[in-house]
Amino acid sequence: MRTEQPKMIYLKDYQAPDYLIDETHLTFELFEDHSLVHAQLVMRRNPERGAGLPPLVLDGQQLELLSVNLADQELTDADYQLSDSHLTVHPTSATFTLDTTVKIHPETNTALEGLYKSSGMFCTQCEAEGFRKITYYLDRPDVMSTFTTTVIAEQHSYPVLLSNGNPIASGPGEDGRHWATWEDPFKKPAYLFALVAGDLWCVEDTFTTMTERTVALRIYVEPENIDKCQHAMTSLKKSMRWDEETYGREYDLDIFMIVAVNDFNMGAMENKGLNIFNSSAVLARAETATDAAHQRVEAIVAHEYFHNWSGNRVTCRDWFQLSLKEGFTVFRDSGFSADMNSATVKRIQDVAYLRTHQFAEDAGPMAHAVRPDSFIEISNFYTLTVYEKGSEVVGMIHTLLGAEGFRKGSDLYFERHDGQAVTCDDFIKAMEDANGADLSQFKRWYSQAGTPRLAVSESYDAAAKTYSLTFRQSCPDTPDKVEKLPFVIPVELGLLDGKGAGIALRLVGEAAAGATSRVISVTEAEQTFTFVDIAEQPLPSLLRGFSAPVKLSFPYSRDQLMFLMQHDSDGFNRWDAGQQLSVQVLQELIGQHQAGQPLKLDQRLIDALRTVLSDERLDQAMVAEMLSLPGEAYLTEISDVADVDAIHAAREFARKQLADHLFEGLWLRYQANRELSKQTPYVAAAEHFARRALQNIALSYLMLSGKPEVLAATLDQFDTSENMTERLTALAVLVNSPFEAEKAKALAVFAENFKDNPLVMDQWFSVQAGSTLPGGLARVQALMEHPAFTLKNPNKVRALIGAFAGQNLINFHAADGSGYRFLADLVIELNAFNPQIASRQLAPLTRWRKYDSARQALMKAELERIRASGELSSDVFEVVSKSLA
Ligand code: B3K
Ligand code: ZN
Repeated sequence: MRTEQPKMIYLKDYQAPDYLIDETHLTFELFEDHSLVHAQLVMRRNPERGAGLPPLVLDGQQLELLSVNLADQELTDADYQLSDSHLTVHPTSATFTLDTTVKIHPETNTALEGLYKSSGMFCTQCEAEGFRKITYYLDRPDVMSTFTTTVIAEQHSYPVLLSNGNPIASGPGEDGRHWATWEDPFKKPAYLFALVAGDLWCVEDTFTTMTERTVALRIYVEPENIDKCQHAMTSLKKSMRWDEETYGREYDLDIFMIVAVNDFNMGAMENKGLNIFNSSAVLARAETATDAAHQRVEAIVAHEYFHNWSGNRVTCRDWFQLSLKEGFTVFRDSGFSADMNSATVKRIQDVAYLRTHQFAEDAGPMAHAVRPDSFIEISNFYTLTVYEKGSEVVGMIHTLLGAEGFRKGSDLYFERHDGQAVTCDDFIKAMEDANGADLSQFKRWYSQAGTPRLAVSESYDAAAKTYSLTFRQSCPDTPDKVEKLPFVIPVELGLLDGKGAGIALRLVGEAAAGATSRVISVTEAEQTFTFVDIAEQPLPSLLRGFSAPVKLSFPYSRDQLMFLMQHDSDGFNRWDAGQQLSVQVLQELIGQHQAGQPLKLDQRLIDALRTVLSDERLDQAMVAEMLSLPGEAYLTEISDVADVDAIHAAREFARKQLADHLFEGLWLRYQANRELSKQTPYVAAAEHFARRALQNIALSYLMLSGKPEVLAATLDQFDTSENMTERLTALAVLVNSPFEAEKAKALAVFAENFKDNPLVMDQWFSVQAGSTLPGGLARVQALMEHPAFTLKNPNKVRALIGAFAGQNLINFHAADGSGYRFLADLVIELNAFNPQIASRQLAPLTRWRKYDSARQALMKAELERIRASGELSSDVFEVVSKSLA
């Protein structure tokens, strides 16, 4: 908890460090009621900062200083200054060693930052600024050092002692204790430090690198989870191979370890050679984890592994550059997932997520550029903008330079900056230098927040056979008040003729026609592109593959969207045409609801989805995606003032109508796929995911019919399926149904079966928290009393509170404000012991400007109540004060 008013930190104030740390030697003595940390730092004056020896100011928080030696001299109180965030000493020569000993309390650390205990084991989380809670240090990413770490602990309870790098020695100690020493030869910033001590088992494998080196791979888990590691291990080996083949990146140490812990503030952490993971991002097997969970494990294992180059070997100079490693690494893991599964489906899922959540963030009070100019608490900037939009920005560079040019750029970046802490500018420079390209205007994507709008209009000249597209770009104001200049917007497009075939494209002035799909760059506020030799009025297919993170509008009629849904050669745009059609139809229903008229669903949506449903050639995962209507959160995001009740009523009405009209087609596909599921052992692979995805979305529609044969099928799927994907879908479908007795029984059976598996219980909480039937808040409050629930475990908070406030919009936004009050109470409670989780859970309240004036007032009142509730962490303080500004 802070003691001073939190301060804003600015990128423009960046200065290189006064001192550097060449070597860091740490010894940890772990005990049950405290731990001791001895640090020996081999330091020198930073030559870049000139002569003279300024005071050395080390970061440190919540540390009890026991001793400090400078250049082998023990210092007395008079020789140093101590505050609750810094230790200042006064070097007398340009090179020296500093030795400190501090006492810390991992056993009472509930913030899960620094060194803490989770389910009896010691573990660490240092990014971004957690290392300062372990020892006095220059806790900033541009100070890179080699590390040796000795861990000493009681042998029986902590047989496994791990840290970064390679193990170099170990042995028994006194009083039943033992020790191990690890050496990490690669210079790294302190945020990549890790330590683990616990009673863990491991699954082992090896990987042979491209230069034939053998790397030992180990995944450490609590003994009862040893049977749930194989999927993560397979994913790791695939990632290592893919990074060699796609980016030429080879792993560097002799060993790579993953440790699963139950209490973790986010998904996972890329500590050098010793990744620490939320157990939800490691453990997966058919019986206990859904297809979505399997895909998440594969993606997160890959993401953390890829950081070994994009983040660790080449790291960030300062935290404003966070997207340098995160945006790039998300781009890399998306490419990996696309290659391992269906690329189009991966793109659809990523874009749906970006449009729903990142666009909302970019339009709210916490909007910030991919490279922010300022922050109060860096933990608040691990955002969708830094990660997801950051990845889109890297993706646009890939589109502009082409795959080969991009690879040349990334090779140069890694080669030029290996072992350095650099900036987003250095990344762009490498891309430019490797390709002779000029990305100076493109760089505005890093400094201008907000989602650009791109309005497109057309004109066809039949006599001249020319077709022109005019693009007008604009970008809304954001809280940073940065002036918005035109972006470089790569638009991949094609033109369809009356039969749906692509037309070979030739722009005015070009010698010959080329391919039927191409990328044009919109660089001005308004710009027209004219195509020649166009024999008939074409239909444009714009922003194929979502080639830029913008809101594109073109005045398509519903018939034109149906045509694109059937004929576009770009799979992403076929899906997107369906989404645009659904949005038009749903907005019409919302209007009818608001006007008090009877709702009437446009027959064209029914017909379009019937065609999709009966298309046997279409990838089943695509069919499933196309059958999914835009979510309530997305409909909220695209509304000026979101009418919660009308959105919910319209969408539910459309779902019910579709279920009734398409019943037969859905039932056929459901039954065919369910039969296959019964006959096929579970496989975590794309075609199997696809089959189950269609089966399960079909079931969720079918249940809306209330027909007894569907209930029977659901109960059968729940009772007899051995995989969690089918079981959980059946449970969710029951939970959202009116069949009270069956619902109660299924919930009880499920809880009894899985009471010893916390990750499965998280699913059980989530499914209930997401139920949009009336009485949602009371159900959530009752579940908080369940013995398996605790606010101390972030996964539980996300599963119950996060799912309720983030996904159950009709209940969370209850007109009496009860949902808001509930969330504010929890944020106040969480703020006292886990600020990062408190601040994350707060997000739904920050969106108050989206709602009607009555709800706005209620939401603001809760934000104000949080602000006045006492001493706020810097995390919660920043979000609340920016939301109210
Ligand atoms: N780099 C970490 C995130 C750390 C978050 C700190 N609050 C995980 C990742 O993005 O890979
Ligand atoms: Zn990352």
